[in-house]
Amino acid sequence: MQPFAGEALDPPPIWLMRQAGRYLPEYRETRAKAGGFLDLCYSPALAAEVTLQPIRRYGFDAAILFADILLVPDALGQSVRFAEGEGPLLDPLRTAADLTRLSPTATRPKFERVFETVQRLRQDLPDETALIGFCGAPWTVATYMIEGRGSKDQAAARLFAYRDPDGFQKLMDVLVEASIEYLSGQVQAGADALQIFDTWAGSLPDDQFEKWVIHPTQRIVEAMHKQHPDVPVIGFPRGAQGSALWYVAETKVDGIGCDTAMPPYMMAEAFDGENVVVQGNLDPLLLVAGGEALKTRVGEILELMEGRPFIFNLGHGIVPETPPEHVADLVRWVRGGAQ
Ligand code: 1CP
Repeated sequence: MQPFAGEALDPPPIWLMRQAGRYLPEYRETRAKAGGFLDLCYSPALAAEVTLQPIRRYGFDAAILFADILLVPDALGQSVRFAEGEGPLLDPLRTAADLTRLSPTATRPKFERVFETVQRLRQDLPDETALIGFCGAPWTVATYMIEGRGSKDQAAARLFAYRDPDGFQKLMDVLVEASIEYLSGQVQAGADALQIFDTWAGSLPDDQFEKWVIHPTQRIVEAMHKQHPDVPVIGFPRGAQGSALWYVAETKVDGIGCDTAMPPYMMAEAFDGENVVVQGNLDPLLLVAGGEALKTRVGEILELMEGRPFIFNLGHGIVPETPPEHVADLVRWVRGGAQ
């Protein structure tokens, strides 16, 4: 995949986290047709359609498979519900004994639906548009499995890991294996690159970060590099701050997604010599605000990253309040320079 060949591209490629979603009227229309959010994820025709919508509108350089990080626990048998306006709900895993509720051998039928979406997309996308597959990192997925929902501080998962590290390791092992099967199937179906979302990496102190963020990610990246040496893997350890460099060196990811808190001068310099493509990190709220403030910041990021292998992206996902025309402005400014 071109941005990973080690050279700077001018202009840099651009795609946005959560580029498909509720800010687009055509997404809301398809979502209403699908019924529930999971029905949308498991319908190859509709999931492919919503993946393509932002490509048609904006011509991004990459499409990101429409799915969710919580399809893995769902496929493992911990059924996931999305209640309207509430976010995800799962029956929480309280102790290691609850791990018997998971069926690591039963994932295939649900994963196959996603692989079919990938196959359709590879056929429908223009050749020059890369297709990115993804999964949640084991740590972040575990926080939802243990908490039973999204949470501010991931306390239930952090306490589980402190109180029963062996039991927590067993859960990590199940998630590492399932993620490898899931990502590998996406590549076989046609994904050109992969991203591992570790949204809650920042809630762990360094010893726990090493055990639950670095080690499981390292195992997944190693398996992908062995099975699919030409497919780059991007890591997104959100909130890792100074540990992002350590994460890159240990996990051997090919790309590093930087969150909004990473100063662009660090994005420009910290990873030099690491053989990694930097991706990031515009504040999604600046995309809501739009106008001169957006244009100025885009110019600053482009200037600092000039001459380096770089993918323009947000520091986190697009929010539903984003005016679609601001996204069009962003793409125009990135492609034409922000002058
Ligand atoms: O009502 C709706 O339509 C649901 C909103 C929504 C969407 C559009 C959810 C529920 N998931 C998605 C799609 C999605 N999720 C994608 C593919 C689309 C794209 O990027 O264009 C991806 C890559 C994700 C990944 C994801 N899901 C993450 C990691 C990235 C991140 O944003 O931090 C996480 C943490 C989730 C969990 C999740 N799924 C949905 C919600 C509302 C949440 C967050 C729950 C919480 O607040 O903790």
